[in-house]
Amino acid sequence: MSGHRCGTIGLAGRPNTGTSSLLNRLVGEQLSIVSRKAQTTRHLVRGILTRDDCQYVFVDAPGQQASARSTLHRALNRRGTEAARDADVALLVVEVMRFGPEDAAVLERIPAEQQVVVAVNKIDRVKERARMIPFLERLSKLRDFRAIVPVSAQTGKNVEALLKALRAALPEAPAAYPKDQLTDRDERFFAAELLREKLFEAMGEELPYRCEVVIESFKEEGKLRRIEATILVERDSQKAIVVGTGGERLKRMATAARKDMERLFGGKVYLGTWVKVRRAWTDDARILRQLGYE
Ligand SMILES: Nc1nc2c(ncn2[C@@H]2O[C@H](COP(=O)(O)OP(=O)(O)OP(=O)(O)O)[C@@H](O)[C@H]2O)c(=O)[nH]1
Ligand SMILES: [Mg+2]
Repeated sequence: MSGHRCGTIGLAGRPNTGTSSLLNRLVGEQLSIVSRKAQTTRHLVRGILTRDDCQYVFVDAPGQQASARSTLHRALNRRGTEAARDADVALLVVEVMRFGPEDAAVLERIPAEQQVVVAVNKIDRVKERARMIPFLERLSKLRDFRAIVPVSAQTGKNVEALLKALRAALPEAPAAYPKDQLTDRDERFFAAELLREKLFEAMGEELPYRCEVVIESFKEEGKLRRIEATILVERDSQKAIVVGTGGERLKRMATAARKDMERLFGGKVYLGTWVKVRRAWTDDARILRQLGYE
């Protein structure tokens, strides 16, 4: 088709700006897990949106954290701007009225020659639109951005305008993926992520960063998906918290994760969960490599 565009859009931002929420809103599906805690995202997830005149390939990435506490966090930071560097266009996500040193550090890691579109997210929080103007002006002086678009991932406001600005920055090319393909990740990946999302929601401030989910087996038996998952923690005390009194907390998280999997996969799921202690896995290069972080 003449004038058809297609390309990759690498998302970047400091933790919690809403990059994953925005990816989900842009593709219309809950592909990337979301939580109130920083660095929820650990893996590069592609979300594909196919329109008649354009195929958008979004790549979500972990938020860039200034204080990298463990080998895991440093690996996540490295991965954080990878997507934005390698893509046809970088989509920098910032929070409206909040642009600090952590945001500036993310922008600095995006090469000067890369095209950058800025999404100013969470505008639903600002009642008076006029208050945003000085903030947007200040942003526009930082670099020669392709566009600065105020949006709300939560309400969907202005997301069409953002898509238009992104399309203008993409190269003319035919679609790279079949039009019904939504992501490059398989069900096994989403099974692990959905359970990890529940851990992030249910746990206190520190513990989610000590947890990882490993899918031990994933079998399709007719219409049933039989999934066995292990939750790795670093200490016995953490295991006790994840399991909860009488196994109550683990059961609740597993049920919530199973329901999300059933919705995403469109079929029944059996989910078995175990909790295992792997001392200091967040600093263990061998385990991190096995989990795909190095
Ligand atoms: N009010 C409001 N909240 C939002 C919006 N977008 C995201 N949030 C909230 O911001 C928090 C962080 O969202 P995420 O999408 O996980 O942010 P992220 O940038 O992917 O964060 P990490 O993966 O942890 O780096 C969540 O509590 C979201 O519900 C928005 O447009 N408006
Ligand atoms: Mg995220």
